[in-house]
Amino acid sequence: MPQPVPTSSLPTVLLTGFDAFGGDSVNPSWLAAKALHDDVVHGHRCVAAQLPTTFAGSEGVLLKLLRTHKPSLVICLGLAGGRPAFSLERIAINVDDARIADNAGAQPVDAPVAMRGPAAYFSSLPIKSMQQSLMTAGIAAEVSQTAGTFVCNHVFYLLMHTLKRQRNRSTRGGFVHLPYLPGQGLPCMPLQDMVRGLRLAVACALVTKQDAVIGAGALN
Ligand code: PCA
Repeated sequence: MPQPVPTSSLPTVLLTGFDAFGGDSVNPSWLAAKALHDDVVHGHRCVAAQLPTTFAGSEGVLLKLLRTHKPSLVICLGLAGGRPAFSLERIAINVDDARIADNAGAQPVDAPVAMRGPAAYFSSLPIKSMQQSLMTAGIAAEVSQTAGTFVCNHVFYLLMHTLKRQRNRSTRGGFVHLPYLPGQGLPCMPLQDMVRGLRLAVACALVTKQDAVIGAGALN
């Protein structure tokens, strides 16, 4: 009888979510990531971890997670209250410009994320294919051209900056914003759909080597 492969030996997918911020008591990004912890998708084990919603603290936690798990895929998640759909972020920019203070009270204005970094990085996730996969499953999804200039963009930029400088450039990564949960604000999406959508997004990213060439208009 073939023995089952222990999941600890599988390549990993790192999923991060943030703690609550800005007066909210929950953050759907963490609840969705956590729900997939230890799940196996296309032969990869999902590892979920929480990042603090702080400019200063998020970097160290993210870098340690990348070193520890050496993931083949990284999807960082955050809440974008007011957006109606999975926001598949296209671009991370080298700017911290906070409208509110982070959870440590820091509120940088017009500061670079990385002093000598380039102006921006593109996501290396197949965002158009992911959008198509989610929409086919009846889950609202859109490609977003801005992850803002708060802690989510900061983490997205640091992720891409770090992956770019790794000797092994095979790790793909990017950022996805989620809407409010029901009861948290409007528009909202049930957690169940977020979890189902995240699983589909992971599966799509793992099997899609070349993103689909689909004009934005065709999907919206
Ligand atoms: N959303 C914030 C930071 C943490 C989160 O979940 C943002 O969009 O920057």
